[in-house]
Amino acid sequence: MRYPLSLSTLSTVATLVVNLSQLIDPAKAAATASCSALPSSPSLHTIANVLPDPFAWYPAPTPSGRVSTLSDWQCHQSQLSTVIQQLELGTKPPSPSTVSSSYNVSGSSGTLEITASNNEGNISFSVGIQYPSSGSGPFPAIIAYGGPSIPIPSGIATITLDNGAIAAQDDASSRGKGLFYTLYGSDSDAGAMIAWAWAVSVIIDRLEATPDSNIDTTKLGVTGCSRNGKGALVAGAYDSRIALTIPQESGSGGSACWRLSDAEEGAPQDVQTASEIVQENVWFSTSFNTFANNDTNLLPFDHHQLAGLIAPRALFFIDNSGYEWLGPWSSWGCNLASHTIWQALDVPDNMGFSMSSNHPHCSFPSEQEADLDAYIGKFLLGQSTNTSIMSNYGGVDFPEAQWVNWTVPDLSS
Ligand code: MCU
Repeated sequence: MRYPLSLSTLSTVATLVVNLSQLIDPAKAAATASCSALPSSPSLHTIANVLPDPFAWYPAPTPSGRVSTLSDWQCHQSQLSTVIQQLELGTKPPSPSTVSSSYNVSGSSGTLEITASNNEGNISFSVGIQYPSSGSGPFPAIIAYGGPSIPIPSGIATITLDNGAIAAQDDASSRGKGLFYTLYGSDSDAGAMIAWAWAVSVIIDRLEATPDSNIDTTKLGVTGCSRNGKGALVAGAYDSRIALTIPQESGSGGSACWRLSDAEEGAPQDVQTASEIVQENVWFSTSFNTFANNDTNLLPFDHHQLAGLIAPRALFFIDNSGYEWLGPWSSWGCNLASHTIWQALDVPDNMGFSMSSNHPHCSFPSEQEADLDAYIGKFLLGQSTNTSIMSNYGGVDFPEAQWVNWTVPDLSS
């Protein structure tokens, strides 16, 4: 059914102009050299009571048809990368032209101090690096927003980013505040999460340019919990140099799907929805308000497709069934939907998820440790672990056939 779009209320959507040169991921841009431009003003359609088919060409249901080859998929993935920036996250700028860094080490700790400038301004921020106590490196590393709240196995360095300094996330008044906006303007369309993802890309650029930092940039992970878990998902989706993405208890706005969270919310359940989240904080672009405040069924994608921007790279979701506000039913269903993308690419064991039983928010429970170790072991430490993991310790029951109603194509070639 065609939805009657009002140009005044949906002005952002109506003026969609897709420029593939905006793609921020060079690897994906190269892969899509033959990918045609997106339609400039697509009609949006209601997709209700089912998740959008991740293999349908954008904007579903027109043009009709589904992707059927690997190169189709790469094109579709690039298009979605752009569309999700336009409609939900805001624009991730390329790394600024003028960036420098200085690296200092003292014992097992290091600091990378980064200075970046453009014609708007000049900023500096630093990340702390904690090295393993033994071994000679170069070490795999996990970039952790605000520091890790998962157990990091030995042999892996931890890089801590104060993401709140890059883009503030105190409350709804944080819009446009933080170092990112000194360079891109307080009226930038970028929500806090895409601003943090920009910072992660700049950090990786500088690590690559600083071999003395002794970090193996081909073995990088990113993590964060709760609001920072939502952010970790976005960082992984928007930099193909990240080998393993580990969002922890990210809930609505992260591992959950908007449509499913809307379906899960309602007495006696108290689940975070899109309409609540855009009132609470500035994680998203203001362009998302149109959908959040009106109808998430109009979004041409849902979060299984944000997760799918990571495929075929590795993604491991850690969720908590005991914290209702996160939308555990929504996360479990969304994870099942995401997994079909890795299945289609014939790498099903590159995406896993673990739903714990009840425990305090962001305190990692021992029942999930073997699952986490398997993912870190394979994708950061080069071990031969079994990463076919869909652990449902919380016993979440999801009617998959209703919401995930598509067939899975073979996109492996
Ligand atoms: C789960 O992440 C958020 C949640 O989206 C917010 O509604 C709540 O206020 O804060 C959570 C969080 O970040 O907790 C640390």
